Amino acid sequence: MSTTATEDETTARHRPATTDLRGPLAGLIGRRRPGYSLPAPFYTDRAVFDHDLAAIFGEHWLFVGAEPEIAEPGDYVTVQVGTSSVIVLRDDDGDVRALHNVCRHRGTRLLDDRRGSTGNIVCPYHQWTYGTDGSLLHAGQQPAGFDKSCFTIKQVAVRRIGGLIFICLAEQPPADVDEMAERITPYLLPHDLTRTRIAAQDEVIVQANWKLAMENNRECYHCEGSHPELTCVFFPTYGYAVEDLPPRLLPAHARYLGAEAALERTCDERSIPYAAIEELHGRPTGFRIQREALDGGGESYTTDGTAASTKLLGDLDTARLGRLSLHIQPNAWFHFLGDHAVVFSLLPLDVDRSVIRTTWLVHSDAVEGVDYDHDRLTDVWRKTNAQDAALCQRAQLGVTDPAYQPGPYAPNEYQVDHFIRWYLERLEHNLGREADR
Ligand code: 3BY
Ligand code: FES
Ligand code: FE
Repeated sequence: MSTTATEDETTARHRPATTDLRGPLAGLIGRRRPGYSLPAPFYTDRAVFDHDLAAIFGEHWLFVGAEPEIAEPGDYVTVQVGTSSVIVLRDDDGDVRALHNVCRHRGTRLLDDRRGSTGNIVCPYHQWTYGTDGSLLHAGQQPAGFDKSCFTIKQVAVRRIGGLIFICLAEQPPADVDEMAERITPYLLPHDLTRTRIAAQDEVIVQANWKLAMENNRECYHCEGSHPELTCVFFPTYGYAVEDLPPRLLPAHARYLGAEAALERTCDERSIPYAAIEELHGRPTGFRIQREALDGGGESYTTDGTAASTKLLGDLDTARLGRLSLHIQPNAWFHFLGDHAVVFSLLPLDVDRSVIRTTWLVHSDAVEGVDYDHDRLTDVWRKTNAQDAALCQRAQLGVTDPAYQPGPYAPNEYQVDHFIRWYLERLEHNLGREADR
C-alpha cells in the first residue's frame, strides 16, 4: 500500500497541459453538486491534474520543510513540484533561499539529492559555478565582456513563518500570506521551531490523487474505524457539532470538555493563544489554526498521551498543551505539541500518486535514547500514516470505477467541503484570469 519513496519515484513525470481546458473545466466545475464529493475526472483525468499543477501548485504558497532541515550555510533540500525542481537552501549569510534547480548555461539540472550540503553550486555539465545566493561566480571559456551578473540562478519566492518554510512558484505570489503569518506567529512562537532538530522523517507514497489525500486529512469521520493508535489521544469527536454527536461518543465528548477547560486555564496562565481562526476558503492562502485538547495524558502523540520527549520545546514549562493544529491549503497540516512537532507536506507525483513527507522535530538538545525513544516518538503517526495511505488508495480505486457517483459530505466533514470550495474557487479565479489575458 505505502512504501518509502526512492529518489526516482518522487520525481513527477509530467509535462504541463498543452490543451485548452477552459471550456471542459468550467463544465466540470458546473457539474459539481455543492456539499458532494467531486466528479470523477477531478481525481482521474490527466488534463485536470496538469491544470492542478499549474493553477494550484504553480500559484500558491507551498509548505516544503522546516528550518532545522537546513540548519547550516550550504544545507539544502530539493523539492519537486510537477516538472519544477527547486533547491531550498541556507545561504552563506544564513538566509533561506529557494532557487530553480536549473543551470543558466544550457539548463542542466544542478543538484540531484533530496538533501545535502554544498559549498558553491557547480553544474555537472560545463562547471558553471554559483554561490549559495545563486549568483554566477565562474563560467569558463566565455569571451571578454561576458557579464556574469546576467546569469544568476532564477529565484523562487520563499517565506519563513515561525521556522516553517514556504515557497511559491508564481511570479506574483499571493500577498495574503503576510497577514496569515502575522496571525499564526503568536501561536507558533512558544514551540520555537528554530531551536529544534529533525528526529525522524518519512516519505510515504500514496496511490491516490493529491486531493483525495488532502480530503482524508481534513476529517476525522474515518478515525474511529481506522486509527486505533491515534484515537487513544485524538478525540474522535473532531468536527462534530454537539447536537450531531452519536450517543457512543458522549463519554469522549465529556472528557473533551474537561480537557479543554483545563487546557484553556493552562494557556491563559501563560498567555498562550488557543482560539480557533478558521479561514479555509475565500482567500488564496486558506488556513485554520487552533490549540485543542488531547485525550489520555493530554500531552503528546503517544498511546497513553504522555510526553515522548522530556526536553520540552522552546521555554515551555509544561507539556500539557494539547496540540496546536494548523491546516494550510493546498498542501500542509501540522501538530505542535509541548514536547515535539510533527509536520506534513503533500506533493502530487501523478494523477493517481502523491507523496506525503512527515517530519518529527524535537528540541535541539534532546538526545535520542536519553530524552526520547525514537519508536515511541514516531509510532502513532507512522501507523496512522500507513492506515491513511491505504484508505486513500481505496478511495482512488473507487473514484476510478465507472460506478462512482459523488456522495454527500457528513457535517463532521465540513473541512473537506471547505477544502473543495477553496480548490474550486482557485480554479475559477485562474480561469477568469486566463480569460482576461
Ligand atoms: O491532521 C489533522 O488535523 C487530523 C488528524 C486526524 C484527522 N485530521 C483532522
Ligand atoms: Fe550548466 Fe553548461 S549546462 S554549465
Ligand atoms: Fe486518517
